[in-house]
Amino acid sequence: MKVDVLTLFPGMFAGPLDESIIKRARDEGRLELAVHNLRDYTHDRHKTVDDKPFGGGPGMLLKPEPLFEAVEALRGPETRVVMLGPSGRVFTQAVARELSKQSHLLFLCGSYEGFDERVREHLADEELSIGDYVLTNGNLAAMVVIDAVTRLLPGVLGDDASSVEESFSSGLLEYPHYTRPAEFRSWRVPEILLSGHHAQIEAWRREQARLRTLERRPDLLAGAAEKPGLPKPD
Ligand code: JCQ
Repeated sequence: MKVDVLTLFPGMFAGPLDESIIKRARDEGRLELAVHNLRDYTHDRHKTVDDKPFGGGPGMLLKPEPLFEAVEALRGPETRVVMLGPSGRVFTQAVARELSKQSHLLFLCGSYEGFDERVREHLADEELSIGDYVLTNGNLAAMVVIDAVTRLLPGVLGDDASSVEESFSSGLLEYPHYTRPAEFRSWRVPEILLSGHHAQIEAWRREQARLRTLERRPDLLAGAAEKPGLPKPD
């Protein structure tokens, strides 16, 4: 998958996407990531990317011209152009799966108060939000989306890690996990996990996942109840 990012702060992308699984995906050519500075698509002496809002009010907006010029230079026949901002469709695992099927993503990272509305209406295919809070700019949000999508690309995860995604798609939270030692500072691992009774362990884990989801995320259980064959809330 090809991923382009348009940003005013290209340096922010250096660390987080140069480590671990994302680094390996890039080294193996499964993710081809390029970060571009929006200022490179200006033409005036001061490389102006923002301006005051018509009608007044606080803050500055990204001007449409550099964004249109950059997207028109970078996009191809299969590009999906995604803006990031708190007014977007909420990004979920289902959206990550959907984006992972695209061949080319182009992310627009807003700063200041946001974009001129014509970018939203006539340039981006959609706006995504990573949650109900306000960030200083769209860069961290873009990195979250890139991370979640990249680990779904073919060959990026080993078999071990892919089960975590399967568990999430069951609509439940993960059951509790333990490793050695069996007793740490007097806290013992649940005896059932040491018993070797695989069927009972599986039943225990399913019940723990259900209880944990009921306790922390009852909204997810409502969704899981729609899916046939999954545990239902009491
Ligand atoms: C992304 N959840 C929050 C901040 C305006 C497009 O306009 C704006 C974009 C931002 C940066 O993104 C977020 C965000 N998902 O704050 C203000």
